[in-house]
Amino acid sequence: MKRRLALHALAGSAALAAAPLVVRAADAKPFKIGFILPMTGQSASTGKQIEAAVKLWMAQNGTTVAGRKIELILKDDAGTADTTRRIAQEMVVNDKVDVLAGFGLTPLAFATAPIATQSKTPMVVTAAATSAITEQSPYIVRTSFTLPQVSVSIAEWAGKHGIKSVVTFVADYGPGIDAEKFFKSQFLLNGGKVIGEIRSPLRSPDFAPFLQKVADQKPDAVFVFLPSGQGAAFMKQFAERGLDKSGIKLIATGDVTDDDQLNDMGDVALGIVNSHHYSAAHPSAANKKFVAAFEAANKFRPNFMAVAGYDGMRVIYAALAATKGAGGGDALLAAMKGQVFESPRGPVLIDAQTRDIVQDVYIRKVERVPAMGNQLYNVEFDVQKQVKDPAKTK
Ligand code: VNL
Repeated sequence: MKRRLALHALAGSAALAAAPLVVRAADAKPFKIGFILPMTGQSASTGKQIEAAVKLWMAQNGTTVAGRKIELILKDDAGTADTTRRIAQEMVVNDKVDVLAGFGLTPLAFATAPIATQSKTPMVVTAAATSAITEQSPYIVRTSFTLPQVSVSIAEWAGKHGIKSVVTFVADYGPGIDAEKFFKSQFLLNGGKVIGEIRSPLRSPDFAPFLQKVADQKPDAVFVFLPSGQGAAFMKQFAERGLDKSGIKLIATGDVTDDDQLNDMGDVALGIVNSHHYSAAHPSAANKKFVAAFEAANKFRPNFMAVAGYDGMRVIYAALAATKGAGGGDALLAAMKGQVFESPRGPVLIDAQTRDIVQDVYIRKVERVPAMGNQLYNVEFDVQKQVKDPAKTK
């Protein structure tokens, strides 16, 4: 008891941050990680993927870090910003979580940022991917990606591979607008022309009227960004409209050829060239191990959301270990900045200045892979190394 009081007395002092004590498990409070995810609604697959990855991380790495018992609190916001904000508030005030994490869509991350700032709680974004998210609070760290990061690579590829005219087709909100803008500027640099820019509403995935516009404009290619979970519906309507036989090439970010849905899309997806930071077919030993363990535990394939959730847990565990179990918002944040590790996606860095992730971006093509059960995969064939978010380096 005496020892516990002493620890509490020290916890607020600067001395502890400088030379943290090792906390004994029997004495320590649990370390609470509050995940807020869309487990229901339009983006439920994102919640399902991240939850599965978080649980895999804990099964593989244990539930005690530097003497602190890890307590996972996971709540469903159904993809609605008001709900995310309310849950975040409750987690901070009532549960007294040490870290907030998750955030399946950009508006949900924006809604929570002020709470992270006010309460000095590190907020690990494991999904949402609009560039500006990390600028909404100095307590935000991101393990997913940004749309500018992945859109530039496919624009460059298109410009160098005979595609002269493009219509862009994006979901009408933050990440879509990022994708549209950064695709366009890079494609222009590579000598191409954007002859149409289409934005389709996030909440009503009826793509037919927009696909008709693409057909009418007859570009060499259509560049598509839609959030994870909408790719299969898009591909179905793409084929129903006969666009797969129109001679208009489909290029995309890997959100569209998402591993969660790709195999169910069927042959219409074959040959789509796209860019992204993760493929379940990434041929590293670390990824093969990750995919095998994930599939054994879940009976479905991990996608890029799962990997960002898994890496988010790694970043949190490593930060807690670096504070020797002491935790504390500012100390955890400091320990998250600058982390370097090998993710299942490849080597990554949490940039200490921007708190955003620096990672390799791959150009991939959808293929049927005989060596992997004859299923559809994004097969990587080119890579751009250590890509920073281009929206932040200019
Ligand atoms: C976002 C970006 C969401 C990319 C996504 O899937 C995605 C976002 C739900 O920032 O809202 O694939």
